[in-house]
Amino acid sequence: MSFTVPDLRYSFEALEPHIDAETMRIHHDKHHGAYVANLNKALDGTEYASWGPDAIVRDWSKLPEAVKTAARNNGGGHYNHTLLWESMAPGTGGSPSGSLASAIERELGGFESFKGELTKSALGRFGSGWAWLSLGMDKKLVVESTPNQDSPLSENRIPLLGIDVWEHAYYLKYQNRRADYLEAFFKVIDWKEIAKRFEKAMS
Ligand code: MN3
Repeated sequence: MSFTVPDLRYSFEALEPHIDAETMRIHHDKHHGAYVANLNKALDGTEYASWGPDAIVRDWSKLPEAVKTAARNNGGGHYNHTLLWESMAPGTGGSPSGSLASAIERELGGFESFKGELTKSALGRFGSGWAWLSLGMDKKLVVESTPNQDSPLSENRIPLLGIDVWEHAYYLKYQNRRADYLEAFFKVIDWKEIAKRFEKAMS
């Protein structure tokens, strides 16, 4: 098997009460697990099995017709969720500091304005998808949303933070209240990790 689901660096319970343990368990083991299983099924035995998840997400459109859709959806699912688990941690939340905070201030009108824009983008995504803070090729921050498991990476933007707005990410605890889930998600964002990603992407 070429692709595997990475272990969490915290327990399933660690993000309570904001993100409940049962959601984390099903989301990580079953949903992410299924993306990885389906990605392996599609790509095992092909030359693409040795590509990294980021290469698959960046270049899925260049793959053969027979595996293209599987690579897009399951490669995206694998890449996006790996990034998601690393974006959260217990005892975090708040807002970023350092150069990321300055960039948000300069380009997005400050943290509260950015938070509002990202929330609006997440609420506005009809059906399943993601809301993102990403970095464009011009090194400017972008707030955007993608459907399904599509990633800004396929459009040559580097995803810094992604919020999963598929119902499986929140339905057990928040049911139809996506706005409440988003408010809770902001309490578990590991801004140190996002800032690290930003600094790497800028260098
Ligand atoms: Mn998900």
